[in-house]
Amino acid sequence: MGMLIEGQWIDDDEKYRNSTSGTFVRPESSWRDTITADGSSGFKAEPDRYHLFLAPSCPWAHRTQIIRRLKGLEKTISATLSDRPRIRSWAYTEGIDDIKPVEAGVLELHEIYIKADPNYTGRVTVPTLWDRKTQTIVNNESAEIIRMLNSEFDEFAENDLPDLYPVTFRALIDELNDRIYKTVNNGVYRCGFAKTQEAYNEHIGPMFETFDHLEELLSNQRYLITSYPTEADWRLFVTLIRFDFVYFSHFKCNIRRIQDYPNLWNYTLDLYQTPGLRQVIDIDGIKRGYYGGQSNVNPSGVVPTGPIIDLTAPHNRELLL
Ligand SMILES: N[C@@H](CCC(=O)N[C@@H](CS)C(=O)NCC(=O)O)C(=O)O
Repeated sequence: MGMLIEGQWIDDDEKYRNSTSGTFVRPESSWRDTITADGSSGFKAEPDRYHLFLAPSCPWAHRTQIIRRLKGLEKTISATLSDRPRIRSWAYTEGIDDIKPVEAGVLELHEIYIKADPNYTGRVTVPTLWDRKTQTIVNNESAEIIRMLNSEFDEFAENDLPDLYPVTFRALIDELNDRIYKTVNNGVYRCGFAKTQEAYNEHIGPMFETFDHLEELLSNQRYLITSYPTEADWRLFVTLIRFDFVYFSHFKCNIRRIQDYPNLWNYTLDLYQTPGLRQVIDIDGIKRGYYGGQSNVNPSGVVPTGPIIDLTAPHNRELLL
């Protein structure tokens, strides 16, 4: 995949990966500053200041793209979606401001990382939240970026979205996030990137145990936590919407499809059909990104035609509380 070592791009990063016993280990994100409404953190929430680098296939980037859309922050925080196959890092036809595409007519995300820190060592990942004012990266951890979008930009938000991380439910949300992150969001990668049978075997079971648990939970409530979707729902959704299209076959997560779980599937359709959301869900882009972009898993890069799935089918969940 490649990464930056002291500001230099290297393609062969095998020896820098801290994976053990064939299990994929996701590295910690490097930039962890916070934007606050009052600016006390050094990064004040203001319009036209911040930019998000995203990619259509990436579930972590998708979290931020969805919350930006639901809050109505698209005019406040600009964003670009990677629209070219990765060359080294994520590639964009469009530059931002005076950072123009140079080499081969594209802007590559590692150029932004080098601008922020010429000696940076680490992975170059989406989402990346860039600050025009200080010409640096504020944060590249999606879990933290969605919290900032949720709570710090209300002055500019066009939609009055209920709090995605309400104080009363924080413990419950954290607990569920933790299980879903380990066994589902990252669990699919652990199966798909497993380099040994043992590593795969270790992670496939807990993923489907979590699905069984969620199927039961969602049999008598519409959403995971309360009467409207919270961040826990959106963090789960980005994996569910990719599952039958990609993870089931590409990542060998094929014990069952999400469509085989009536409650979980209708829940996925329910969230998918949220007004305004479809514009930020690009199923073809998701399939191209995984099948076409992960040569470690699919060396031919061939993207399958199916499956054919009707995401507009009725979900029948309106009557659940
Ligand atoms: N913990 C990060 C993970 C982000 C991440 O791993 N993004 C992937 C795309 S799905 C990426 O950019 N990978 C490139 C790499 O690891 O070199 C987050 O949630 O923001």
